Amino acid sequence: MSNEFTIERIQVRILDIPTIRPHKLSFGSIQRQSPVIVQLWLRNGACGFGEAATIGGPSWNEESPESIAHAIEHYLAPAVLEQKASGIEHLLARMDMACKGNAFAKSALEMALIDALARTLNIPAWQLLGGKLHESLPLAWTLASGDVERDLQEAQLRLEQGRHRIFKMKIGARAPQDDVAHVSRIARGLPDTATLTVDVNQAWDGNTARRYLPQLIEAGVTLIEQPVAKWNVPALRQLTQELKGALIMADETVCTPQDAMMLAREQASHVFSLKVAKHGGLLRTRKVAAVAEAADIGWYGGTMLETSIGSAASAHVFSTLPGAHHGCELFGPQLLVDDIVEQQMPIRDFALQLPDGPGYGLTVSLSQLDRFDRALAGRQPL
Ligand code: MUC
Ligand code: MG
Repeated sequence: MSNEFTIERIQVRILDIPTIRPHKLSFGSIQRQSPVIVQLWLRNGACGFGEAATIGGPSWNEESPESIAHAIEHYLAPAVLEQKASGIEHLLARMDMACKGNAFAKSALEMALIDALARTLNIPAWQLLGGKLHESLPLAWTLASGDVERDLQEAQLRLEQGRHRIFKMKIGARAPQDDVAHVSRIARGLPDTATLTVDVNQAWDGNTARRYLPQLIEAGVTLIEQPVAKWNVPALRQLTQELKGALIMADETVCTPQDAMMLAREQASHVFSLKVAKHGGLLRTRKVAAVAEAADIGWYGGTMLETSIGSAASAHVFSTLPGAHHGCELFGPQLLVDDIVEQQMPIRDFALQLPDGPGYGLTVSLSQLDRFDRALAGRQPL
């Protein structure tokens, strides 16, 4: 093979981009996102971009922007430099040899690799990933301002604009009865055409979930994401088997294909939230999705609130997935005050229009990368 596919250079930077409003989750409130952006050059001159975003530093799981940048710079980049970009599985194996875990870091690098490779071949990434099955996916918006009036105004505007009619509420920070009251007030204020889901982000123990989830279902919630701790598969299983009128979705519990197999065997969730970062890349997202398909488990296109780079890469892999789906929530770019690409993916008819064009179909703005670059601005971590 010619050496045009040789990986020649890798650059990593941490950006800090404020959010349009505070975003409140069970584990805290965020006012900015700090995505790690990877830029990778091949010997042929092609350049690809990748991204991994966390929420609230290392609050969502163990990885933080700083740990991701460190793992890439010191362990993952040396494992792939001077190798051929065309052997993606081989490169993933090399990354695994050099570094255990660190799925977010691996996903950012693999994302940049696939972009550079697809650009070299002048094809969209979805073509490298198996081919497109969906042209668009229903797009959820998260109501997480913490304020009923503001949440309802946001929902109303997005319904009028034809952008979103699936609304996800982040709960678990307050007393459960206060969460139930908050969700019920929002549910009463939404039209029948809207769908309401909740994400508890692991905040409840099994007894709290068994007591309060029926009240949320009574209020109109139809999809319940990660109500209990990541490890609490027995409670997840019981809720999946006994709750009537809503589906249980695993998020933090389902990262690796082995997690997916375990949940499938235990019949411990109806839906998997798929996220490129936690699965360790686009190819590994497909592996988790394959387990879902084989086990008659639905999928949902999840987000870590990435910019348009990570969101478009996720959209490319989601566009290739068979099986029953529940839409996606790739709304990260809309939650940020500004983006780092020339043009965002369009949203029409309450759905994200899935991207096309070479690589992820994006034109990244180098001046915007500089504008938000933490090192250039001399900013400190959170
Ligand atoms: C999560 O746990 O799903 C996704 C949307 C949002 O608001 O937070 C995230 C993380
Ligand atoms: Mg979640």
